[in-house]
Amino acid sequence: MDTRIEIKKGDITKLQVDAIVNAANSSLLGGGGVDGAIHRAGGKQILDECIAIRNKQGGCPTGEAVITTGGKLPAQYVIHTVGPVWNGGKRNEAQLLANCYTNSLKTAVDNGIKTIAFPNISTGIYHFPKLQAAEIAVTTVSEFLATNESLKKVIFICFDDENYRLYEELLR
Ligand code: AR6
Repeated sequence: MDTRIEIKKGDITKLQVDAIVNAANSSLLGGGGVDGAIHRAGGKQILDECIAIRNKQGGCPTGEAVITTGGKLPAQYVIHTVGPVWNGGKRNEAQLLANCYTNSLKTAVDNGIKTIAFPNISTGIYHFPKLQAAEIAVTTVSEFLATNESLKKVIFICFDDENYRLYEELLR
């Protein structure tokens, strides 16, 4: 396992990293879950930047990522990615979730980001099965890091106990 990968339990909005990743929706206008928490803690500047991106490119497709500053957050940037809604697994959900991790990391590298934290994308309101999502997250990030030297730390921050246990087992 890549020694740059860490797992933590808690609230992503409290982390002092270069970038935190948001599990957004394609409107980029905010919502519940981690998205709601990030916009509440980061303040209006994040929403204003999301609206500007939306006006330019019309939202964010599933699996893609966009970047804003972190507003009032301790993190300097927020990378907003849109996870797939779980629909039974035959609608390309696995590939789309992998794309979220890869495209977020590419966006990070393009912006000189060295430390980044991911929430457990799609495993809340979007109902992606947690074990499969964790396997995809760990595999995809590990593969990316294998060909990248600029990233120094990738944190998987788990809000619920079940996800934390799954990541602990996978990374053991
Ligand atoms: N810090 C870290 N993780 C969190 C936090 C937090 N403060 N709050 C929740 N989580 P979800 P999704 C975890 O539902 O499934 C929104 O309305 C949570 O326990 O936030 O990708 C968006 O606007 C779960 O493990 O995102 C979209 O419409 C993980 O974050 C939709 O929800 C993701 O849960 C996206 O659904």
